[in-house]
Amino acid sequence: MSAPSPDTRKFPPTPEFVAQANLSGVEAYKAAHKRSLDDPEGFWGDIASELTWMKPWDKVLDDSKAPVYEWFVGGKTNVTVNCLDRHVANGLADQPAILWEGEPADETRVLTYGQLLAEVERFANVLKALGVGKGDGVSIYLPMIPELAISVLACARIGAVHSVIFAGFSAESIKDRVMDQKSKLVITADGGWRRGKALMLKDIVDEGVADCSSIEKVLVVQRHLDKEPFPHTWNDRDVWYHEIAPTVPAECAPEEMDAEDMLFLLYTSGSTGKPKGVMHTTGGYMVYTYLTSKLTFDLKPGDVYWCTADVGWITGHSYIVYGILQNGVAQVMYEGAPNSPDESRFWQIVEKYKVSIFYTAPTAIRAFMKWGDQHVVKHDLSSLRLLGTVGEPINPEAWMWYHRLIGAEKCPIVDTWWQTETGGHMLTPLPGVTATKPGSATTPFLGIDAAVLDEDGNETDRGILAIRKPWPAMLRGVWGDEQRFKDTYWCKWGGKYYFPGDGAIKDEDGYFWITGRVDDVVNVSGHRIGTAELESVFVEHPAVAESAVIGVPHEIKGQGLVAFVIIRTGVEGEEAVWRKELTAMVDSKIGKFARPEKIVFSADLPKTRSGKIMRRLLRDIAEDRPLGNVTTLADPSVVDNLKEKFKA
Ligand code: 6R9
Repeated sequence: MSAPSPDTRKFPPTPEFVAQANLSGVEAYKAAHKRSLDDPEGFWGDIASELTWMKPWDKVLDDSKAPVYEWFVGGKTNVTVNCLDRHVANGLADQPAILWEGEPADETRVLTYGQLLAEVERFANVLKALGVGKGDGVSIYLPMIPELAISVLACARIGAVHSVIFAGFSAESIKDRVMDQKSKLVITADGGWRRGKALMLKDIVDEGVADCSSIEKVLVVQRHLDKEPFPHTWNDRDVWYHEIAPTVPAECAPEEMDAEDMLFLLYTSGSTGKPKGVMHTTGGYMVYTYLTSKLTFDLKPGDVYWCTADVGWITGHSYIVYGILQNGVAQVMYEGAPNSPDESRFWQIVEKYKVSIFYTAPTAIRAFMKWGDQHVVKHDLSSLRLLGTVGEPINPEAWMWYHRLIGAEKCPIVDTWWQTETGGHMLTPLPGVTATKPGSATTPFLGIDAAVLDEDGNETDRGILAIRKPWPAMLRGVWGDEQRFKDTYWCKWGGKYYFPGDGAIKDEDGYFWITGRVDDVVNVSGHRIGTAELESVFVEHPAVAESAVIGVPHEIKGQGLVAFVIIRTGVEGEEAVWRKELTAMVDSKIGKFARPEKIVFSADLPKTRSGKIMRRLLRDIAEDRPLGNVTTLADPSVVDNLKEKFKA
């Protein structure tokens, strides 16, 4: 028996949508899904054949080194050829690839596929001139300007391994990532804009790489923040992009990459320790992001696609850069915030560029709901034909608002569940197939065999999400830590399933409903933050003895962070001062986006007799719920004190 749906409303695609979709009808999906599981090598081989390879693969899937699965073994390609050269050769050279909208509304740029290829080739030659070659690590710390996509593709062009660091991360986070990867080069800009404020990116990079001996050069793109004396320092290793670019050749042949050569690292938070470098390789990631983009977003010539994520996250890697460009459509890239200069900015952009496919996060939708419908209804959104969400579970109210107000009750909504580690969509409606239910990521993508299991690996209707079979874009490892890769993702059910760390319900129709993380990872506005990461920041403060961080429901962000902090005995001070200092430490060690909503100081934490912090009780306190079983507590009075402290 399976669980009843949390929300029973169903929204089938309109007949008009079905009639034109890249994949139409439940029967077609069922047949394709069955084939993809019964004969993965045949299925994925066919899809890969739609793309350009320098040498075909010898074998589609090699599972002999599981859990490191290899795809398209022996195949040679370069993903940029499929993103760019292929389209230029097919007559799309003058079609727009990137419609860039700066945060200052008068600043825009259009790059056609031909121009984008030329920019990528030149950028690639600059990297070569600076001594970067195949296999070298390059860290990228840029705002959402075209050069972010260009530099990512330039790395891929020459086979350098990019690691994009979201430009909201702190200097210390840059340092951790650069040191872990031993990057040779950092690419940054003189600055960026966020809600009218200049972000001093180059200064942050200078601080971050000050002690990184692997860094040979810092390549700086000029974003013209030159109204004040800027950048503040200029070092011997710094190179202006606009000065070196004219000195290098225009053409750069694509490096021949093995299907299993590394394409990129992307760092993400886990439940323990420092962020881990998730490894993605070339061939499988290329094929999977190509197909998921094509089917989930129903991409066609003439579409104008817009994903509001930052390229600094996996969503931007797969569904701004690689997957979307492989499909040859035009896309909007926007530098700024949704509420700058005002709360209608997104809808003004949709109207201006006649966006047809719009992909955003539930946290943004909830913010728009709160800001009010007046910002939406004054714009013509009739160009939209498909909507998507990603990053966290979407609550049915937000789904319905999106459906009614943005989608005019006609656009299918694809609620895509996936992860940095999965590389691409895993559970998602297909817009010409799936009758959607508000809040459900619905059914597995082609090639994906998903299940809900209990702790022992038995199928159940409410438990933990598991993925049974390998898929092409799956991570190949955790950089420099094979054991962590195995422990984190493959140990839970004895190596038989991939463990993503999410809870799920499977309903009577076989639809999946993600219930949130089952580990100590909190999802704040779609950003993954490990509670252990924050705790280790707090204990670096000289006054702090111990801390416990939990996630609590948050109206806009989905989840917010609450920190419980114990001050060392005998240390005197003021809570207000500590609070300020701890917040500043979070800013400088992780980034402002990881700031807790609340820091509660207390004399003790609820612990079991064996000394384990009972986080479940902390969550009950923070959410003002009746407390569960407290008999295992070493000192039950701790809880009453905490309750008072929390309310204060
Ligand atoms: C793509 C991305 C992954 C975690 C994932 C899950 C949550 C993402 C979701 C969703 C419910 C969705 N998540 N999409 N939860 N419904 N449609 O967000 O990657 O940053 O690695 O986060 O986000 O908890 O495990 P990443």
